[in-house]
Amino acid sequence: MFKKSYLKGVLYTLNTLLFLGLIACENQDELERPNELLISEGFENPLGFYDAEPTFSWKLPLENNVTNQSAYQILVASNGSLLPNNADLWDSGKVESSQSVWIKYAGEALQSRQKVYWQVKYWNQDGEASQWSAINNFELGLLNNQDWKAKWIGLNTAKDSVRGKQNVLIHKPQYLRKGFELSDEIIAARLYITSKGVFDVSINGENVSDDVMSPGFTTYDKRIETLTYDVTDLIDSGQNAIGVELASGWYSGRLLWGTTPWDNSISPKVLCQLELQLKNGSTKTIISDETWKGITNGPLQFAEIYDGEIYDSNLEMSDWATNSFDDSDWNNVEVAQLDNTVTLKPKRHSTVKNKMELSPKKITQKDEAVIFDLEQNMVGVPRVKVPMKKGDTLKIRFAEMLSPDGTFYTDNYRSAHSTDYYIASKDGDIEYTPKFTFHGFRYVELSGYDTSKKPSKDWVTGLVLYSDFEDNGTFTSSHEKLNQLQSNIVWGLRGNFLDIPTDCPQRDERLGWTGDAQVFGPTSMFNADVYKFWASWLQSVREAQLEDGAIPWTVPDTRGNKIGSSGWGDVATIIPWKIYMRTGDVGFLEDNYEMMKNWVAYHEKKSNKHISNMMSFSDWLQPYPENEKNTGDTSRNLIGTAFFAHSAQLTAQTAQVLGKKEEQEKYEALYRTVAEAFDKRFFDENGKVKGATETQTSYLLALAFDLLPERKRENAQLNLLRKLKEADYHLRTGFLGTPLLSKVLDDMGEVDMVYKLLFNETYPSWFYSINQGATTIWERWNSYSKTEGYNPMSMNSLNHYAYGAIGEWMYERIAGIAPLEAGYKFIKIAPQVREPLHSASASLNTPYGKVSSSWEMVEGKFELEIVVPPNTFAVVIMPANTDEELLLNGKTFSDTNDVKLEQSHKDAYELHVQPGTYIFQSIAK
Ligand code: RAM
Repeated sequence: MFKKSYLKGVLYTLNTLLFLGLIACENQDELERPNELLISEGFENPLGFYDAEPTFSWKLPLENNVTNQSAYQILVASNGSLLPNNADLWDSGKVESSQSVWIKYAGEALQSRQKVYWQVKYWNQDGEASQWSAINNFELGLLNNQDWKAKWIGLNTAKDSVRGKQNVLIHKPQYLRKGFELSDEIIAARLYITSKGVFDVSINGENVSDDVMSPGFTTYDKRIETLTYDVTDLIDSGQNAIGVELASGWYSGRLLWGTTPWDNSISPKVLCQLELQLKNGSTKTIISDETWKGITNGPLQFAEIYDGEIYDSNLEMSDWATNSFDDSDWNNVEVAQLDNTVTLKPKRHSTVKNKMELSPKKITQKDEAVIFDLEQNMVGVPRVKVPMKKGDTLKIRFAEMLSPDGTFYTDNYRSAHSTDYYIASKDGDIEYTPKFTFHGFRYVELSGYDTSKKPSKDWVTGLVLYSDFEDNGTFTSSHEKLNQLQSNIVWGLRGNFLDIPTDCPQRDERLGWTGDAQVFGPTSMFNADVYKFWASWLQSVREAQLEDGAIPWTVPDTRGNKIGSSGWGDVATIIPWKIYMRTGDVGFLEDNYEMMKNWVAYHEKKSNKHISNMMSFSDWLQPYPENEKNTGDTSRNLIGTAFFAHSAQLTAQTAQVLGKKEEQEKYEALYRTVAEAFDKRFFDENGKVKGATETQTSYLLALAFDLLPERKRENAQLNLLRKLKEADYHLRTGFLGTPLLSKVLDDMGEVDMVYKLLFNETYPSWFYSINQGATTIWERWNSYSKTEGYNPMSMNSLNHYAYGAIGEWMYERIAGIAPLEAGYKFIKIAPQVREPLHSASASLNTPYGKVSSSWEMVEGKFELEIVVPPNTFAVVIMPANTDEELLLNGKTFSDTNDVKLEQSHKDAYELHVQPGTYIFQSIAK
């Protein structure tokens, strides 16, 4: 009896304690916890992470009592159960700071394979603490070459290969396999893998991942990226097998020029290491080595990025990647040791995946062929499900557009064959998706199918392939063509962000052209979550930089001619700076600062008395060139000198952020000296171009990069306006001038003129291509016209993002969201409201959370709805007749804690706004 009541008492006390404990965990006084915990350039709980010194970022909740952060604390532990009380790797302690992004890890050194757990809390503006965040984690990949016990393996496909187009060796795709036996069940398994070439791996017949074209395209002579997969669920106790399909990809495939710094004639190879932890406490590692077997007479007989695939289903070997398969007649592989001059590093951005599927909207039959129209120019592969007859070959052709007579326009693929073939081994429906190639297309043509069957739309699906990032911003307006332009910009991005930023995705090029990247970077940062994409590619740019500072034309370098081009190589200074402005990540500038300085040194080397002599693609594809050249009419020396000054200035700004005072002064002085030389050499006393052809772009460069003395500036602006007038208010700019137009005119107060150019319908203009049916941005202002047909040049990509750089101005000025300080900690919301627009809105995920601006003008009444994310601050310029009333959330405005009227300008209110959601209304002037 006594015992029972005693027990009851204990239970009662336990219950009470538990109850009190629960209360303690959900303390009502604690603020809502931080969310969206990310590490480094935006990774969420990554596996096989690349960096043992990550940074931490989080977002504050959008709550009434949370406007700003006054302090934070980060905890890092080797096990989740140690948090929050026993963080054994790092406890930042309470740090008084409003910084909630890019905070550097400063704890115990981390090792390859280590799994790390972390959480964070913040204190708000009133010093109130939040709850601890959820626990996030990351697991490091193999960080050093020494971590690899595996060897490079593969068949010698160079031996019996033929030479194809451009005399390039055509390597047959390989199938490689290894069976192994385990004495016990496993508790964890990691597969570390990469290739020289591109691979697809399966274990026991199951696909390890849905990644495509891995490991991607890096400077293979310096760095090859590796992938890490958790394959615990794929491995059984007892018999297992691993199978790898391997093709040339970018490493040993055909690339324009075919002269890479790495030896691209070598046969593709794979490197893989499967690390297993068994239940009995032991570990086991299966590595690629001489015990593997391989063949080249599997179904995939041919696979090239430019040229397509040949798949012969007669050669299918069911179960080849399972253990029941007999590989006794397969060949032994060749083995090569690791080369320690090439570092193996975990992939530092997202792999390529099938991100979307498009269904054909129309089909047309033409003789023995059927054409599927996806009504959207896209990049990827088709999935075909087609009835066939045994022995027949299905031919799959692609085109971005049709000729007026309905035939395929493929001249612009140039030497890229871009065709897939499937050979049927039996009658009936086949299903096939190409694996080691990709195409740029809107139309798919099938021939060779069973013609007794009626073609149907579901025979083809377009799989849209790009690096696995998400949308990051939106833009929409009351104008259909402007919305189409936005859509074309976004599709240009999707199509050309397939592991590296490319010029185009369809012809025999698809390379990391630096100039194109330089102009499109900022726009891409608005539309997509591509910080890691750029950080990764910039590492390749650093690696590709030559000893004298030259940046190759394309990165990875596929030409090896060791010279840089002005406006292209300046990607080395412009992209670090512009991306820093959008992220606020100082570490990114630190990483790239040496490269910036080296590039400026190259400018110095290529100039005489500060006037540039550098080679340049110049104002590439300027319309109506007088000299009939692709490089346009603007002087190469003028362009080079302008970029020299600009790069020096950006380097000075970077030095300033990094606290390098002396270097800041040095580069500022250099910028001023070059600007002076520029002015003297190219401009007369009246701010007019002298000694060189007078072009819109020469004025744009001088004004955008601030290269003229004060007294000449206004005249130069007038001269630019005159040049525009001479061109009947149309642009005459190519790749370098176009991205500067909007900003320069805007800074001059000529927003009306920007609207004029942007809404122009006639050639050359953005809407011109839309009027001709464009669903992506084109390489040329007149790649195609309804009256004149295709541009006769075969260099005529219909998916080339460069002119999409106008997006930056659309988001920052039409919708009006711009960073006032790097990383959007201070935001400017200042929409430029003009006819023919009646409304526009944009939203953007900044490092602090979502900012949005949405305006509407109805009969002189202007309404602006905004969201300002927590831990930021916004200056809002509200267009208005300031003699009239201003409303906030429907009520007459007067200063609140959150919104203060800073000034009334003649036609706008300037408001200072704390985080939150607001609706302002005014009467327009
Ligand atoms: C073309 C590319 C690219 C451009 C260079 C100069 O071949 O497509 O867009 O930057 O030339």
